[in-house]
Amino acid sequence: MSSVVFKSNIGALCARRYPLILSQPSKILLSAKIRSFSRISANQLSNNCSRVNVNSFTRLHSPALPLAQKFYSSSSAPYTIKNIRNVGIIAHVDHGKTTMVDALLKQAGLLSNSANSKDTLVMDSNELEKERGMTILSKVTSFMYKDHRINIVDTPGHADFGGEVERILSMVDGVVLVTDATEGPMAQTKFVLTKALQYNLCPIVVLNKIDRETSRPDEVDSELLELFMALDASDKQMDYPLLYASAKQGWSTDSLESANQLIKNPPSTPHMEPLLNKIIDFVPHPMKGNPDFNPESNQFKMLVTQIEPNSYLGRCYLGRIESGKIKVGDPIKSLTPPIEEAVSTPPVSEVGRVTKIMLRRGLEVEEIEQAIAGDIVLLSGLKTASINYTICSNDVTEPLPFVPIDPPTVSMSFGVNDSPLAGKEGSMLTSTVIRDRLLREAETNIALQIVQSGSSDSFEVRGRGELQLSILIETMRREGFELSVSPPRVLLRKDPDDPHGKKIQEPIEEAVIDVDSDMAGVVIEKLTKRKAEMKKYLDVADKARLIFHIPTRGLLGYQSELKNDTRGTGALTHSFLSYEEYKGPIEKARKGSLVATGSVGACTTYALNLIEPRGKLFIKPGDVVYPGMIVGEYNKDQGDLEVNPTKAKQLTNIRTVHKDERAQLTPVQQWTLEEAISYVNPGEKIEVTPTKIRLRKQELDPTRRKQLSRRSSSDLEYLQ
Ligand SMILES: Nc1nc2c(ncn2[C@@H]2O[C@H](COP(=O)(O)OP(=O)(O)OP(=O)(O)O)[C@@H](O)[C@H]2O)c(=O)[nH]1
Ligand SMILES: [Mg+2]
Repeated sequence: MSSVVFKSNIGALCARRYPLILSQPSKILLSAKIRSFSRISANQLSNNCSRVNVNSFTRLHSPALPLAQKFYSSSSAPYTIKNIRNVGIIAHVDHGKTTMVDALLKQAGLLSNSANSKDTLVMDSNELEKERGMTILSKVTSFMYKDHRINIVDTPGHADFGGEVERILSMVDGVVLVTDATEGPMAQTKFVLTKALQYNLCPIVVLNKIDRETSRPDEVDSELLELFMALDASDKQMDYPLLYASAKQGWSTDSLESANQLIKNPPSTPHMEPLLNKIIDFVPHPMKGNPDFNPESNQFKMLVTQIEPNSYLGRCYLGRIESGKIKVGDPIKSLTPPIEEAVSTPPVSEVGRVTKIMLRRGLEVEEIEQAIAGDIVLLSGLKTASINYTICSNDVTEPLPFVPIDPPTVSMSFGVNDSPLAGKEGSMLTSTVIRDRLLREAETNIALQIVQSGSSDSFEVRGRGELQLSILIETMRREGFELSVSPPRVLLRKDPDDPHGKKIQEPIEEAVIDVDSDMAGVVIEKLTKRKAEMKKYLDVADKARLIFHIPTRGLLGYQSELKNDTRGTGALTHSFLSYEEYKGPIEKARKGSLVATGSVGACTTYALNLIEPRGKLFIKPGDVVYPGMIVGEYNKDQGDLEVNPTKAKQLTNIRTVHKDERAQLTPVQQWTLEEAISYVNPGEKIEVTPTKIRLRKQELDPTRRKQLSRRSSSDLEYLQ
């Protein structure tokens, strides 16, 4: 009889009160709150938990769940490669991937199904993800269903985090392509599907949000079929299973007829079995998905896909085991990724021993003693390995190959805050701490590249888009950093097929804009000026859907313009398509700036009243400003206007202060980081501190600024 280590000090009571899931041989990780252990026999557990062969358990989140509902796990099943399914959930932004994972975890009994449960979007676990209701990082979890371990990867849908989707595709043997049954396939649906097809994965398609009144499943089904054809899917890939779901209501089904029934009478308990059964039947197990896979090999190999820092264990490495098996205590080493020129012996970066092997199960981390090829696990024991490194047994000499992801398209420079107000709000100020932080980020975020720029005080950060970079800036300011960041610039490249190296190429994106039909004209006009080519005009769910191919340069700063032009109703999504020939300069439509002169100090109501007729103010009375800071937008197109917002009224013997105090100024809007990034022009910067976002001229001194403005800046400076 095996015994169980509880993480609770109430031992057997736990077994009765808490629903338990028993699974592979494992121990539970200590949770922070629970300090003492007690041992009870497996028998005691078995008495409470039918259908369960007790080796270990994971505590569930809701003690109120009925036990019977949970036991999809039956650890009598041998732990073999054939019982593993590795599946990625991919889709366009907001089509319901994370909600789908919630529904699957509820079905597996790892999340509460009660209506007032706060367990929603549980995979969006970091602070910014929770705030924005958006997935930023791919995350893996697992659950047991019908004797199978299903490792599921939730991915982000926003184009800027496309690298996150690419990096997990090598880990899975199948994908669930979720598509909103109203919106249909969108720009990022195309991107993720293209990548999945390139990896020879056969998707299961789920039309989600079928419960919405506006859903149009038949049309979306045909649109998807067209998309598969346009992307040259193989016959096998075209023959995809189609399911209908309401992830929010927790059900899925494989017929439209029964979907219509379920819409009328949503089930009160999770009903995700149709999708789970399809995953088990349709997604190949790791060996079938890859004929070269050798689970019997004695050589353990795992490609590091993600790094999770852990304050007790150091770095934990997430990846799929490509061959062999591993147990705690085994000697391991890491090999650096293969490089193009063949080298006789790949450099061994580190040797060590496995200290822990872990699995994510629902929201818990579970320790296991050993793992086999095909499984996705977390390992600790090495300190310096990084993403794309191979962790392997000592006799392995060849690192595993990895598929390079698309290169970054946008760059921003991150520098030390050198404004007169520097150091007043943040604690992380120097170029050394900024550099270390950026290098740390690039190690775990493979879609980012850090390049030392000309000045020792700034670094060029290259990524997939404005949002990706703004998330990094936001994270850093919350950690106490002060930064000055330049406007985003698009990275151009030399045409690799041009033998003379003269032709310049730039990234082109597919932009999809949904607007009310009466506003389509203004959108088309603005985007045409930004060198966009309109490809399609469709009527979709009472709106016009405009599809453009546009240089990434043309999209910079467009989000805020679209918001103004459509009074906030227009929605833009975009996704990288390809590199094409440089389309020539694009004029920025924005007006000039109102730039502060005078001295550092608080601005006065009197001065702002004088300035307001000249443009739109970004500051209010009492805000501290400095010379060179941008305090508003000039209402003329001809360059900038210098103004003195700290000017005080000359007091005379006649008291006029009352009139000054009564002066009415238009309330100003606070900048969000994304708005500021979208707004700034070349020659300007954003000063970011933990509490403030200020816009400023790059050169604060007015004379030097004038000299610099005569030198025109060109996109071609950003040629790679
Ligand atoms: N009506 C309805 N709403 C849904 C359904 N599934 C998801 N939603 C809602 O759609 C929104 C987006 O859901 P998410 O699960 O965050 O979408 P996502 O694809 O993970 O989004 P990203 O990770 O940001 O790409 C949320 O408000 C969900 O409540 C559904 O089946 N029906
Ligand atoms: Mg999500």
